[in-house]
Amino acid sequence: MPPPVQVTVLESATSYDYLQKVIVMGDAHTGKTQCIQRMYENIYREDAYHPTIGVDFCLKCFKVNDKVIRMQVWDTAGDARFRSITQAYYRGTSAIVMCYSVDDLESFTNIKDVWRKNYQERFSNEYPNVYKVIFACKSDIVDERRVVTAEQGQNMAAELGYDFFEVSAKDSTGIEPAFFSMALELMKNIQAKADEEAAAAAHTSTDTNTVSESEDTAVTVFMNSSNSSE
Ligand SMILES: Nc1nc2c(ncn2[C@@H]2O[C@H](COP(=O)(O)OP(=O)(O)O)[C@@H](O)[C@H]2O)c(=O)[nH]1
Ligand SMILES: [Mg+2]
Repeated sequence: MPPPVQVTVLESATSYDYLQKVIVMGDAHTGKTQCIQRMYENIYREDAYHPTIGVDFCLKCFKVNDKVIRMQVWDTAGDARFRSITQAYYRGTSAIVMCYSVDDLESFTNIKDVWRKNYQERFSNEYPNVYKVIFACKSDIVDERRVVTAEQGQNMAAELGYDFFEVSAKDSTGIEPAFFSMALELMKNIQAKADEEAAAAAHTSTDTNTVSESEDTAVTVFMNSSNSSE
């Protein structure tokens, strides 16, 4: 059995092995900024809603076994202007977090109708292997305001082939596991890509050997035939 994977946060890391860009998207007011702030600064501001203008960045390092990933999280505004996320914005992305709020049905249906569609149309061809995860935000809401069940969220994620986490920035539920799992998946993707590149390089060098072998053979045949004509 492989040893268990260790993921930890490095609060003051200055060096890292890999830089990974993560973009967070979803309708306005779903709790994107608060989720990131809970993970990155361990703060939550109930009444202070500051609409994200354009894009904000946050950086944090996660250690996965002996390697350090610097996760650069791009927090986007979910308003109408930003729904037409451009190809340039997606460039270099390793993971996409799509957020809805459990008390907002439209934000849930928009995961498919807006955010996934946008990714499919603008980005999926170029980067099909990006890690995708859905955050069901504000999971602390359990009274009648909750209109999307965990099961509905899980079903949608399963249908799309995305990972799924219920999270609450307010009471911290699920936030750290979600980011740790993301760090782990990013590391797996990095390793898979490295393995693929190594296999491709090995394949190329085998091809080169094959060519030189056949050249040797050709030379041998030529010498033999010239010998025989003497
Ligand atoms: N109950 C609850 N409310 C939240 C939570 N996260 C955010 N909110 C509320 O939703 C508002 C919008 O959050 P924000 O993160 O700014 O949304 P964004 O527009 O998606 O970035 C906040 O002002 C909070 O009042 C949460 O985990 N639980
Ligand atoms: Mg925001």
